[in-house]
This record gives sequence, structure tokens and C-alpha cells, in this order.
Amino acid sequence: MLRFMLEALIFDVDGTLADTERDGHRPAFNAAFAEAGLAWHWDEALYGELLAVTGGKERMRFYCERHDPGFLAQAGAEQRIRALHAAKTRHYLKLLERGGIPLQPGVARLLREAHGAGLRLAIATTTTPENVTALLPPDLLALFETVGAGDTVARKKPAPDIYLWVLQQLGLPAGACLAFEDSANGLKASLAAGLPTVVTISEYTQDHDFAGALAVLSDLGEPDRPCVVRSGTLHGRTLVDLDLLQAWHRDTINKT
Ligand code: XBP
Ligand code: MG
Repeated sequence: MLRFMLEALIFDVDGTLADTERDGHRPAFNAAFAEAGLAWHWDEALYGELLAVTGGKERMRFYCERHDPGFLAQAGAEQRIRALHAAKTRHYLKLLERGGIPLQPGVARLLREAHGAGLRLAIATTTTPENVTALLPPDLLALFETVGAGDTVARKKPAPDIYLWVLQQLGLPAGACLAFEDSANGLKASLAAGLPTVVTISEYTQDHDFAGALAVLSDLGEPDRPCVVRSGTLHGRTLVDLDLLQAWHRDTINKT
């Protein structure tokens, strides 16, 4: 049996590094729709349903299929979706520029600790690459050696493709990595790529099915703000730190 050392951590972005959907992506979509003179408006509840589909362009097509099929039947519909998405990205980037969305508890701390200890860091997300660059402060962005994002692969999560692409870039087997996700679609993608996965829930994903996750937590925790455990074990700790990552990694080896 092959036993790998823990060498890299692979992070999802939306919902995992920051809670970006309700007050970030959603208002950016709505601003793009209003600007284009469309009567579409995605309220908080509807947006929760639309999150069943990952990727902004894919989400708009999904919305049209259910609520405005005539739009998709028009000539040039695909071009309009692309233009709407470009406008949505512009609005989202403006929102991030204004300092709109903080990172989740423990994210900056764990990234610095892991990088300092020689673990390699990567991103596997369905969102547009510029959105990642704008969300992370430059000193944290610089810690990631590989960013797999957006249309890099044709099939978005829950397909494993973006994780497989990142593993290929890292030149590592899945058994040498841990993934961090916040949603059922993300977890399906990481598990299908063979990656042991820790889930930190986000506002829209708290009721998702996370069967197969190593642990399901409120967040990564801070020294003065312990994380809440939904499932799995913190091996006696109150937050996610390097020792816990190693303990989880040993658990995955012992299970195989
Ligand atoms: C995130 C997404 C993204 C964003 C929008 O999923 O689904 O589509 O909502 O991003 P995950 P774009 O966290 O599972 O990667 O509009 O840039 O596509
Ligand atoms: Mg996510």
C-alpha cells in the first residue's frame, strides 16, 4: 500500500475562503441584469436554489431554463449570457475593491502556518480567476503556487476536473493532499478526485449532505474563537492547525 506524506492543501474559494455568495456574487448578478434592462432579480431565497449549479454563466442558463426560456431561444442568447457575465464580474470586482467581503475565521492564519511549514498551497474553484485575485490580499495570494479557476476545465464542479487539473499542476497524488470545501457540489468534486476533504460550512450550504467528508466544521477557528464541530474529530483541539492536518492525514492513511 502506498503511504504519502501530507504535501499540499487545496482550497475552494466561494464559501470556503470567504462567504461571497449572498452579498457578493448575488448583488453583482442583479446589478448586471438591471444595467442590461432585464427584469430578472435574484432574491436571497431564489439564489439559494440557483446555487445548485456552479459557475455564473451556467447559473444564468439554469435560471433561464426555469424562469425565462424565451431568452435562451433568441438568436445571440449565448453571446448575451457572456456579456452579462462579463458585466457581473466587473460589478463583483468593484464590490471586492470596496473591501466588501472578509475572509472566513482561521483562513489567513492557517494559510500562513501551512506555507511557513513547507506545505504547498493551491486553489480549485469554479469562479472567474480575477475574482480570486481580488478577494485575497496580495501577501496571501502569493502563497498559492497553483490557481485552478473558471473555464480552465470544461466541466465545473461537481465534476472532479478542476481538482484533477490542480493535482496535475502540483505533480502530486491525491493521497498527498487535503482539500477544503463548503458545498455538496464542491465535496462531490474533491471526493471524485480522490481527495480527503474537510468541509467548513457557509450560509447557503449548512443543510447540504456532506457524507464522505473527513470533518464538517463551522469554520477553521481562531485561538479566541473555537470552531464548532458538526461531524468528525478535532483530535482534542479547538481549531484547525498543522498538527490537526497531520492527524487527519494519518486517519486517511489508516483507513486505506
Ligand atoms: C462557486 C460558484 C461560482 C460563483 C460565481 O462554486 O459557483 O460560480 O458563484 O462565479 P464553488 P462566476 O465554490 O463550488 O467553486 O460568476 O465567476 O462563475
Ligand atoms: Mg464553494
